[in-house]
Amino acid sequence: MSLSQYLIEEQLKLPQATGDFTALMSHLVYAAKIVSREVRKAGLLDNILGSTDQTNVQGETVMKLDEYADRIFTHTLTRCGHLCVMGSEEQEEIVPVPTGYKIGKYTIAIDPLDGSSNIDANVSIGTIFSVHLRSSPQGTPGTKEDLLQKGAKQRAAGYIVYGSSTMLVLSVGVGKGVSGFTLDPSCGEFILSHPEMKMPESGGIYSINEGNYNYWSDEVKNYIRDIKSIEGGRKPQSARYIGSLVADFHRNLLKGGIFLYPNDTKSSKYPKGKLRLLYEVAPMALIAEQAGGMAVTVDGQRILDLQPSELHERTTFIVGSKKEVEHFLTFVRK
Ligand code: P6P
Repeated sequence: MSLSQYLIEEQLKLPQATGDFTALMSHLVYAAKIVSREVRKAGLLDNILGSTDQTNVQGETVMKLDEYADRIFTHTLTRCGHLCVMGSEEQEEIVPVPTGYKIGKYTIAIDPLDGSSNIDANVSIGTIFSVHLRSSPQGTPGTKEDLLQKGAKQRAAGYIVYGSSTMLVLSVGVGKGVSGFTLDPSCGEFILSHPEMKMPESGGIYSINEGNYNYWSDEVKNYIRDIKSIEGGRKPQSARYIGSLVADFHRNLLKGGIFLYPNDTKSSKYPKGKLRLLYEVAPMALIAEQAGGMAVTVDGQRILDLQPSELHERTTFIVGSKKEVEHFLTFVRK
């Protein structure tokens, strides 16, 4: 089954469906194919590798492929007639629908190319997206409030991982589960390769940047020490950390495990955590929960219950197999 057929079958299950969501997703998939094509040849074209002399809203050096991906997704989606407003990691302010184009009923928040510091090293990178129904009146220009909605209300969420193959992992909402589609370059279609994805209930992998050890809270330190323990003949968990959220998350989704990005308690670098709630953490949290996993903050709040207040706000992120996250929570929930 192709992704197009899957989306149409999902649409047919909803008597009230108008086809707008299917059309929106089709435009997203088109843009993803274009970005995938450019990522695949990044090493060959010197005009898109390396860094520009600019920094993005995060203060990070913008890699040319970042800019390219942002342009492709922004141009395609704001003109497709099914969005009222868009948010992008690469753009400080909300991105409106250009004058003269139809205003739709959905919003999308996107990280066009996450993990971009790895592009030159040929490490897997990805796109992460989150779709909501607008909350403001139909037909009017979308607002920031249309984007600032709780993750539990997402109409869809997913990511594209540009790895050994290009895969799109998607949940079309709460209760809809997770499906994985692999891009077949020979026909340019995403094919259903991983139906009904389930995160193993436990897993032997933990992913955290141990270089930040001295910034962690005592609770996080105690947890990491515990899962590395060999006392009483225990088997320590394996450390796997790519430094690209999509890649680390995708591996744990398939194999089981836990990913942690806690906050810095002893530095001003990331006092609230590094990852972005709207277009990195909330969509990944929906995927995790819909695949049977869990996603919480470092103090045990459910990610999907968080009310965003700013477009680029950061949060701590603990996500993975249900038993692994529950074990983490015994260290932070007293
Ligand atoms: P650190 C990539 O820059 C990113 O935003 C995520 O993809 C990744 O999980 C995280 O930052 C890595 O951060 O501080 O470990 O390099």
